Amino acid sequence: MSSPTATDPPSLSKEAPSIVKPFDLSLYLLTHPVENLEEKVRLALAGGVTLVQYRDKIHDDEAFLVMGRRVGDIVRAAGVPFIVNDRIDLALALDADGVHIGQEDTEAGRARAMIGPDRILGVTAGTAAEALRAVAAGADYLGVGDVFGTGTKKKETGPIGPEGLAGIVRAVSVPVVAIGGVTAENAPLAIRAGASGVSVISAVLFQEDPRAAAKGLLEAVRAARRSGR
Ligand code: 3NM
Repeated sequence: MSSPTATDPPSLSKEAPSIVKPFDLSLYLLTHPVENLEEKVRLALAGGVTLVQYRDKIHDDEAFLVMGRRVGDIVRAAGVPFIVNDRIDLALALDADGVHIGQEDTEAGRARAMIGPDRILGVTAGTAAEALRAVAAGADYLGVGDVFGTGTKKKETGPIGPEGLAGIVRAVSVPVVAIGGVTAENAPLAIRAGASGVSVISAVLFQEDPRAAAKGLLEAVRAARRSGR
């Protein structure tokens, strides 16, 4: 008769299925239709970017897919998750690791249903109410902004500052990445406000040396974490 003994292997606890792959929001690069985008993304990855979102609001679907595929291949070859902005249909066609949606895009609950439980879902939120709704609908992380005042995206409201960011971080249970006018100089303020990382376009892609720019940002984020936020 067999009864459990000390030598029996421990029963494997049934872990809840992992909802998402692990992802690191430390330095999150968003793409922009710039010249030599592929090379710039390559350099940014070499500088330490931890997550990349393909974002293109100007090209048609075909061009989006062509460039999205090229960028996605580069990003994944670097072992970094590849997220697609806004277009869930194209994200699925590109077999992206996740999607990121804004408040004007597909509703978050519907987005989650479309991408399934395993892909990463990010949602932009500018207020605590938007943030809480997004989390309830299944967001894995939030992009919160505009924190410092972006020159890259047209916004109807002014920057929320590190204080606004801190209020949203406190309200939610998922990691938050700060966006909007982030630089290596102000990134520490975002981390001290509780953000898990920073999301940038211009501070990397519009720089002469995207590798050095990414490296400087990542160092600023890590140093702010080490100094206890
Ligand atoms: N979303 P940069 S700000 C795509 O506030 C985007 O929701 C924002 O570019 C938001 O790093 C922004 O050059 C653009 O400011 C970020």
